[in-house]
Amino acid sequence: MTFPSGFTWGAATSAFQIEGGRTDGKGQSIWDTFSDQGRLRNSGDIACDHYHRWEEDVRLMGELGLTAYRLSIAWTRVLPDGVGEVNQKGLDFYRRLIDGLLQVGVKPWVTLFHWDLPQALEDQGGWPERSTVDAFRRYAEVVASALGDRVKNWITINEPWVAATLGYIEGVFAPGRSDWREGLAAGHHLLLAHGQAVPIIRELSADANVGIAIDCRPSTPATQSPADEAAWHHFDGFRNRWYFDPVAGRGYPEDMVHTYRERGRWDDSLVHPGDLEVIAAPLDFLGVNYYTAIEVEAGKEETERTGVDPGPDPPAGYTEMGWKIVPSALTEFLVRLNNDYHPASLVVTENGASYSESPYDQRRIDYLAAHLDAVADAIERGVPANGYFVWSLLDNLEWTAGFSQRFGLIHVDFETLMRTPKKSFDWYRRRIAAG
Ligand code: IFM
Repeated sequence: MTFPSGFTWGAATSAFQIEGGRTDGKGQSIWDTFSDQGRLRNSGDIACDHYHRWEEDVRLMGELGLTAYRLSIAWTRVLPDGVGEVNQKGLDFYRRLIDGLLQVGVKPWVTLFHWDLPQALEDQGGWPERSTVDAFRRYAEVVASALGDRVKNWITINEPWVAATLGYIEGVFAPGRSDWREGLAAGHHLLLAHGQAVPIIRELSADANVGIAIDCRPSTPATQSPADEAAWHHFDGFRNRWYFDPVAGRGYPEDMVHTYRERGRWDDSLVHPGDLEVIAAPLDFLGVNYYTAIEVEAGKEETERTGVDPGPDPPAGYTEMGWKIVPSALTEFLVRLNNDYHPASLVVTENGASYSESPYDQRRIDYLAAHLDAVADAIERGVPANGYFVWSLLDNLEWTAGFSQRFGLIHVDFETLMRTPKKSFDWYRRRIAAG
């Protein structure tokens, strides 16, 4: 399959997962705090040391022939306490990195928020507080005015479901809080922050291509029993519709608002007049992060632990995250997004597999090839999908799982920090060249 000309061939990373470099005025983020508290399998202090080794990483991206690289900005590098003084050294780092990318012909796609909220803002209530939206607006202004001349592709927020649900409802990700009302407030404010940032970026970055990256979990009922069907419908609302619907201008799904209200989780004063219009800001693309699909059974309408346990020897058909490999679900989900929401364009802003073998990572190649075919199938069915980002450029710090999960096209030895391209790197290079 040949992809349309102009198709974006990318790879993605995020600041906390690769940079390290707690220096040059960088402030503390909630993930630094989680790391300091020993809640990650490995410390995030150094990660891939990209902060000091970015030139080597940029050179490798040039060799790979990427047309785009998706990175995130660490809010605390730019505004150490989230709101106050700008840290010029932090902005300079990103300016150098972006200029380096442009020099090797790789377009930067910049994500403003990939979960590393300034700890100072969390201390004032974090995402459940509406004031965090004001802080994000200022941060978006600072970054877009500093980098908007050279960055033309922007993602406001990465995976709002994860930040709100795992961070504030399930308490397994930073900041580790467990309260449904706080989680739904966090989710609303993340979306509001997204909506408020869109016009700011457009104003400060001429001809910008602006979107959001929403994580999805396609699902089907485990059986056709009414109980499984009902559980599946709830799961789809909880996991997918809750975020895609408002961004696309449909507001929050009524069935879910009703249930959340009944369960005492929903505060009707949360959504102010005009919020839903802001959240529905027209976008140039809808980004979707896809890894796996699940079956939902009665009683498990708000859980996604239906894969196998994570570990180094997954059965065939699963990755080391324990996630089932279902490329066809990506096709179907892209078709669904297109039918339901009619986005101007769709971009797969993350897709990839965790396998530890290196450098001969044939299973990763098989996974990526099957998912690219799935994107091609969607295009054949009329979906305006025009970009794909492999997660991830290099092995990195997989949040609480630390270095135990390796998603990279490039192997990183976390003792020496040496980078070694894997077989998948060569495969992707050839795939990109073939178009
Ligand atoms: O590593 C994460 C990334 O930060 C967000 N999306 C999923 C990836 C794999 O778990």
